Amino acid sequence: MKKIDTTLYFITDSTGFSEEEFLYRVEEALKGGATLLQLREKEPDTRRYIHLAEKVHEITRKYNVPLIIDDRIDVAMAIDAEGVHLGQSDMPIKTARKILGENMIIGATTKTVPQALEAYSQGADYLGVGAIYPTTTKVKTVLTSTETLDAICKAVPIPVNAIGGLNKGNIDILRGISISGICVVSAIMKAESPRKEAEILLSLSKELIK
Ligand code: TZP
Ligand code: MG
Repeated sequence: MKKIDTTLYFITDSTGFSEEEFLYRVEEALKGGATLLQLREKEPDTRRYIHLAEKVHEITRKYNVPLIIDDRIDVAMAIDAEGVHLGQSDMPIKTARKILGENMIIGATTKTVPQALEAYSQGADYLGVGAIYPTTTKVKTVLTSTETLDAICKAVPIPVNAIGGLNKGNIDILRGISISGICVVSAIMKAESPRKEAEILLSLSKELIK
């Protein structure tokens, strides 16, 4: 199994930010201690996606944090990202594994125990499970109960992260569930100080998963 620190998994959304402000916020989140970073852009323009991915990769390399690209394994390969994240309607995990080889990190979104078992058996390295709470981030999702999250954690040996509407005021609901970390978008992306918010969330997440 790969060693991936998913304690504070920060997922980006550049909507509403200039490129400069977006990259600044990404770097601030890393300074605050984000342990894993996903570039998640619902950007249909491939050239722009690659441009942004290259810029973000320059930053993540400085902090020694793996960069995961959402959906687009072509973009991940093009910029030598450390991994990809795939949802239930993206490329199947086993197909992605065949293309990407053993070393690349592959994450999967799963919302049920059967989906989790399937992703694990096909070679996923970690799972994102949610949405735990309703979210304001643009995504097609349904709510996942903490009972299902708990069952998924017990069903697979790989890291499982909770996602969806999580912030410093509500993550205590995850206490007692053997997640490996939390995924957040807006809590950090839209924070007044992404760095401070990441610091707080990292320390809360560490406390939660210890
Ligand atoms: N998958 C399930 S919820 C979600 C994704 C990508 C978005 C989470 O965003 P936020 O802002 O942390 O609620
Ligand atoms: Mg996807």
